[in-house]
Amino acid sequence: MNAPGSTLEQARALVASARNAFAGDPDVRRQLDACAYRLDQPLRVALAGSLKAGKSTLLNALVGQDVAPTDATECTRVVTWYRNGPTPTVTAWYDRDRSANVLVQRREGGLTFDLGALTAAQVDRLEVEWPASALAETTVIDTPGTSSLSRDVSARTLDLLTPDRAASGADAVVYLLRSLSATDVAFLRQIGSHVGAESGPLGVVGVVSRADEVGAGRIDAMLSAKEMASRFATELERTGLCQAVVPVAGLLAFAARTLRQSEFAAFQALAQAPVDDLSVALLSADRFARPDSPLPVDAQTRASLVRRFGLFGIRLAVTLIRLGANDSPTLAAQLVERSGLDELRGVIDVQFGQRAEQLKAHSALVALDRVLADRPERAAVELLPQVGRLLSDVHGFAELRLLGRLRTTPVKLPGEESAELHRLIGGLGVAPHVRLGLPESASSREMQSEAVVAVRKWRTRASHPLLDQFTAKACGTAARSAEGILGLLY
Ligand SMILES: Nc1nc2c(ncn2[C@@H]2O[C@H](COP(=O)(O)OP(=O)(O)O)[C@@H](O)[C@H]2O)c(=O)[nH]1
Ligand SMILES: [Mg+2]
Repeated sequence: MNAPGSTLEQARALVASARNAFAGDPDVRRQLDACAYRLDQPLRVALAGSLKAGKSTLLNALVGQDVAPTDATECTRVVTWYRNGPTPTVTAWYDRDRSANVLVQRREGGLTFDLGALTAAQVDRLEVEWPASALAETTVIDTPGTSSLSRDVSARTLDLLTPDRAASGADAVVYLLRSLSATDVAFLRQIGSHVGAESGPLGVVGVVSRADEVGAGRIDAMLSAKEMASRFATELERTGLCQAVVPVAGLLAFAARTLRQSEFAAFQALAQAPVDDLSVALLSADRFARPDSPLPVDAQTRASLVRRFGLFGIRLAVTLIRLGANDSPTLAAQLVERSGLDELRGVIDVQFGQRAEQLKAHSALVALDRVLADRPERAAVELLPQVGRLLSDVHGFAELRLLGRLRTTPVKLPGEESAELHRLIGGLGVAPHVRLGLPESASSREMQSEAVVAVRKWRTRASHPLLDQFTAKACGTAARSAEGILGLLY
């Protein structure tokens, strides 16, 4: 197995050879420069899904700051890149290589980008630089979304994710859905076939978004959302389009991460109000914000609470305070946890973060493959098979493909063995002790002997004559993963 990092090095070397060979051809050279540049940049994760699915709100929650305009203003119709940078700056790119500074306007309830004289249709993309640690390792791309009603907006999203004859602009995708529609499945299929090229989706995670609205804002909304997510997951597993599906209430997650002391005080006051007054007020957002309400919090604060937290968030916050959350950091942490954001971050880390180098190398190799594919030059004819070989030889790619396929095609092994296989190929994380199911404190000796056992076990399984082909191949992949651990440990 390739040592970590070496896949990236090999991809770099192939791109460098191609750049040398095509030094005299500016058009090809430009495409190859883009491949090389990409290998040195942070992982690119795109947020996709239908209009108003809650993408920009989720982005703000993930970053923990108000960086993305929400709701359908003009600027939300443009694909926007969020990168880490020293000072907040927003640039609009138009007419291919022209750029203009964009003004950031802050209002109560969020921010907007003022495109000035430019219209959304003219702008190719917006680039936002923002000092935010969450953006240091990952560049997040907010898309205007896919919509069966607006072909123009869908086209911009699809151009980024599934361009003709080029590699996808993103290495991995978080796809937000509120309900599982035929349109979503069609888009997911289209995205999946591109992100992982012909080999299927390497990095697509599904989010059941605005999860607090699922149960009409009731306190068990997240439970209903979890049930819905697992139903979606089963459906999407059947089609193999997502690696995991997580319910998230993005609005609540963002409000909780930016919880103010004054809001905590308001929740505390509400927790002490008569239960009946509160339940009547919480019947609707309008009722809750009414000026003549008997609740012990002024109307303006109530209106702001309902806008930021939603009815579900208010109900949950009051309940958590009654259950003992007695300062604002504690309440914030509990709300974030219940919003599903922590789980999503965990999934993103396992599925994308820990494999960032491989996902990037994979995107660059697929891009290189597409650049070279139709070229008659000798250099292209010589390099192309090497690209293909690397794509098929890198064991990490095989693991990612298998992780994807395992969701559609169960291996014919007893339950605990298929769980072990899933873990061994990195389904729960790529650290050796995680793969081996050992505690973090395990010594290298322990891990070594466990890995030796695993190599033997999975090699034996792989060669069992009665296994179907898929299961046998999966066992072989698991054996190679265990060999890889030994490679790391010796
Ligand atoms: N209740 C609730 N509303 C949300 C949530 N996420 C987003 N929204 C609202 O849905 C609308 C669209 O959200 P936005 O993030 O702009 O969606 P986008 O078009 O996918 O980027 C806004 O009014 C948000 O306040 C959520 O988790 N819960
Ligand atoms: Mg948006």
